[in-house]
Amino acid sequence: MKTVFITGASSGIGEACADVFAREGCRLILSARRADRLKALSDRLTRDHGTEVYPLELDVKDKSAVFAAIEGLPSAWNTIDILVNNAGLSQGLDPLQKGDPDDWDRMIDTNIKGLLYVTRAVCPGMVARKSGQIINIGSIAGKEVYPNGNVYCATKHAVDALTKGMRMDMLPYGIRVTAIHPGAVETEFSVVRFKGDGERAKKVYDGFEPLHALDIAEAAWFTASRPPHVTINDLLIMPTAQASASLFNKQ
Ligand code: NDP
Ligand code: 8X3
Repeated sequence: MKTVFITGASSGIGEACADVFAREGCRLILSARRADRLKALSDRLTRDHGTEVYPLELDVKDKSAVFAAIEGLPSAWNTIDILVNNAGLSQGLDPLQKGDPDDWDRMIDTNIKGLLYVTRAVCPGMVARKSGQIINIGSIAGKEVYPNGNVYCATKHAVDALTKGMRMDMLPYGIRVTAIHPGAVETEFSVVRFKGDGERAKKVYDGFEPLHALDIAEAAWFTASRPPHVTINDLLIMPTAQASASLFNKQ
């Protein structure tokens, strides 16, 4: 039975990954900042699938907390087979000359540095065992840039570059490194980007069918369920009504 560590499991794509990996019989370490959500999700997965869950309240921006939490995992939980680096966010949608540097810090600290801290803490075990998989959730914003996306796009380009670098560094140890890059997925992402403005967030998805979090979770499971000699390096998954980062077929 695989042990899967999912960051950002309290909502959206991370929560959907928890659902799918639980359905497939994995045991889960679920982390995020909102402990109440993790508790509710853990209880539901245990009830519905009999899943063993270790909820872990964690802010991936907090370097010392990340290393302490992962080094402090009980022995029954410290052999991690699959790491899903999903925690991430966007803050604001402004031209660079009007951007808020505190928003930039939050995005860089979460999407790049948080992913690095968690990976650095988890991957030595995979290296020692010569097995494991790291699934990084990138974005279409890591493949293209769009107006006003400046710093968010830069963080996701960094995730793309780090994924390629990890794959090279971990090649001798047989560790599979995968990136999944979604286009627009309707989650809490836009509510967070617009700092609680639900009306503005809803408009992002008006007039077309966006991806559902489950679509990405099913893709993550597909990569994890390939035979050991197969690695899915890179998946770019778009809504049918989205042709590029900024081109939509809205009705
Ligand atoms: P949600 O806002 O629904 O979920 C984001 C998750 O990340 C939450 O569980 C949140 O938990 C967690 N998170 C955010 N900051 C931190 C932090 N500092 N420490 C720990 N956890 C954190 O958005 P999505 O599900 O859409 O986003 C998941 C990933 O998918 C992100 O990396 C995002 O960039 C990426 N993505 C999203 C797309 C979309 O259109 N929705 C498209 C492409 C990529 P909590 O607040 O409880 O800490
Ligand atoms: C989230 C999708 O297009 O808002 O990564 O950047 S987008």
